[in-house]
Amino acid sequence: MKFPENFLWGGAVAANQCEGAYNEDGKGIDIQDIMPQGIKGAPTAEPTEDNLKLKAIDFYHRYKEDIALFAQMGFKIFRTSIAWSRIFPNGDDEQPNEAGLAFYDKLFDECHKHGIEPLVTISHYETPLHLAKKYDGWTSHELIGFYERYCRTIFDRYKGKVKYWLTFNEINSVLHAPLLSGGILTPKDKLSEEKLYQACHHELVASALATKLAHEIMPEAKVGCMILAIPTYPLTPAPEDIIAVMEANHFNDFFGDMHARGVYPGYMKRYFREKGITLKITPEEETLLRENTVDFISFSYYVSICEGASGTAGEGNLMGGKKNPYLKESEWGWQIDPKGLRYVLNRFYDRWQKPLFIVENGLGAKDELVPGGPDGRTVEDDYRIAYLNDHLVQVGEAIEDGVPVMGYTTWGCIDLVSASTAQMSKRYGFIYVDRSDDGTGSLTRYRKKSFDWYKEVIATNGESLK
Ligand code: BGP
Repeated sequence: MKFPENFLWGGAVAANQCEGAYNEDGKGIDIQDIMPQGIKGAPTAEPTEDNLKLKAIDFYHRYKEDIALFAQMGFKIFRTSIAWSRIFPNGDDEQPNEAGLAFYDKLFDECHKHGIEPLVTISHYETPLHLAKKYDGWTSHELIGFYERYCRTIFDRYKGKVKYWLTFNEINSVLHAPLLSGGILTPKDKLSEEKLYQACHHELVASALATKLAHEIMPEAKVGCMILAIPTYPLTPAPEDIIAVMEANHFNDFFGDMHARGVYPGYMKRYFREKGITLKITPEEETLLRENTVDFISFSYYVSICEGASGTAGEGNLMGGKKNPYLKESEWGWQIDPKGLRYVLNRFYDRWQKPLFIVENGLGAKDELVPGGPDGRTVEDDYRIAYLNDHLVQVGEAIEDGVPVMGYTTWGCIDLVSASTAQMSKRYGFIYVDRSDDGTGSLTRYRKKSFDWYKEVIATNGESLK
């Protein structure tokens, strides 16, 4: 297995799933603080004690210890997000919160101290709650201006410290999880498609604006979009199933097409026409989109799905699809498909001709802490090692196919709170965090068996993969 020399090996988290300290140092409340059950339940009026994200794994106070562990594994890059409401507590404030800015200064400095490059998601499912309540999130055009102010603030502040930026986490997921992804409080079944696509338009314009600003403020910056990648296969070779796949792909490819090509694709125009959807799009916005395409495409990859007339519904990363009879699944019903990663890398590169970055991949599993390891207790997570190994082998295959892959950051490199179910027990990490679904636990960190495995993968630049 040969990976490029400067391949960016690392891990990924998001502020809301690991930081905790939900109301410290002037942080405002964000949508995660009122989603104690992730997307599986209704939001609450106020933050409630059963919400594990309020404290999460206390990364806010323990980041030094955690980054030192990442450094031990040899991370070249660490992906995290900035919690928007630490910088602008309400989202529409005139002035930023200095204490929030100072926290990320310390965090990025700590990364650099260990030779780790930060990769920052500007908005990772963390819309300030006030923006959700007052404006119904991204359905409002005004969010573009607030996001622009937020971007300008963090670009000015962290230029020289952060080179790699992602504008919106899994931007295509807004079609499936409007509150989580777009801060839209109107329940999905009451939200018109026109409003939903208008929200997409606002996010896409904001993303182009962020790309423009980043390039102006930090000429060396590399800006990527971030897409939830979900390879979709036909259940049968029936032409109807092939068309069902093509159409399902359109709704995801739309977001990459906009970021890589900068124009509304014909298939979306047709969809809007046939559905009677009229979007408010100004000529200035069209120019902005066309002139500010991204430097690279990043994506998450966990599962593939099937489409077709028959079949049973499957579980997927925020979007469903049909079950593939040839694949095994995780304890949470997510079907495991390493070859799908090679497929998606080839498909995305064929389509967009931009460097690709896998910024999430991993196995959410129940872990059992047993005696052993360097910390006295450990997890023998051979299942996680197998999952990651098999996916990385397929990344190697795609590189052999000629696909330019910039790097790979495993999701939840340290155990954190799940986005979809808000559980601690759905663990992804190389580092176990002692905290249970009922909120109890010492928060002590324990290195798992996969910790040394990943360290070896990085040290050999992938040659140890099997
Ligand atoms: C993606 C999100 C992450 C993350 C991951 C795993 O959709 O970008 O925030 O959590 O999926 O999902 P989950 O936490 O639901 O297992």
